[in-house]
Amino acid sequence: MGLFPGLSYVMINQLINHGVAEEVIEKMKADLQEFFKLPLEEKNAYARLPNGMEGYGQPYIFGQGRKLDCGDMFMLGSQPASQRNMKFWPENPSSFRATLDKYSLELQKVSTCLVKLMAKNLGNNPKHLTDMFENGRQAVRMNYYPACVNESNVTGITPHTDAPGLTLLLQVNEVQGLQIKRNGKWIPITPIPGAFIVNIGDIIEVMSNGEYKSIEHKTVLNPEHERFSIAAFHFPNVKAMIGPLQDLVKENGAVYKTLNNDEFLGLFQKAKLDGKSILYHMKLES
Ligand SMILES: O=C(O)CCC(=O)C(=O)O
Repeated sequence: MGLFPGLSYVMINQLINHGVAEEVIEKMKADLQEFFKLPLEEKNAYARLPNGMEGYGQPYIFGQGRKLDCGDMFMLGSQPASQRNMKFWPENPSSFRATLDKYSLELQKVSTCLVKLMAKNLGNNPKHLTDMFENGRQAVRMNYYPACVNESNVTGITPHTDAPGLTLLLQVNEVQGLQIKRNGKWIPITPIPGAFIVNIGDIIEVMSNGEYKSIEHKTVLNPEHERFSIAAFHFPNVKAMIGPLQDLVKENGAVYKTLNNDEFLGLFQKAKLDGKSILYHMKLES
């Protein structure tokens, strides 16, 4: 089991015994909630730029008959540390930068361990997959959702899959809101204190040639309580080709195209947060 001998899953895709110290998680939860509670002018000092991904802002608006996503989000490139854009990293609360630094590093280790286990499970030489996630990129999105009694026109986050390899999601204040789609039905995920929800992303579905499926999920607003979450997205390094692993296409051929990092990024930016839209564009005709 590598780094984390006790690594284990409980219920639906919730990871416990992951090796991340409780105080690291608790400090991250506290600093994040303190940040979201700052006055708007202060948060806006870190506002997302038009067409930018990083910074503080509101969800992308969809409209056209769809419910509007409602809440605040704060996205930061967190690993590798050398590529951080510190102008988006808040200085209030004063411990925020050090807290996220520690948290992001710990989660990177968990993700690396999971990728290795998944590679073994695919019957693949683990190195083929883990090399691509070596010095991989990590971005963290912190989400705030208000309480809302009437969801007829608004929702939390619209149904989508995550683009990256793996997402490690922390339900910060243990308020229910996340739902995953399984066998065509939406299933609410009850938060387990200290557990990470592991969401397989589109890139792992592509690299595994469809053996692992990315998971469609959404959030709904809780009628009584505000809710916070932190999603840590783990991408391969910039040199990795995003395509099915060679060992996995020998028998039945490739299900997905192979793109380089820039091509994938272009597709990611173009694809709306909409169901499995990235995979739809990457699928090869059969
Ligand atoms: O808030 C959640 O539980 C899910 C967040 C999410 O899906 C995202 O940030 O992409």
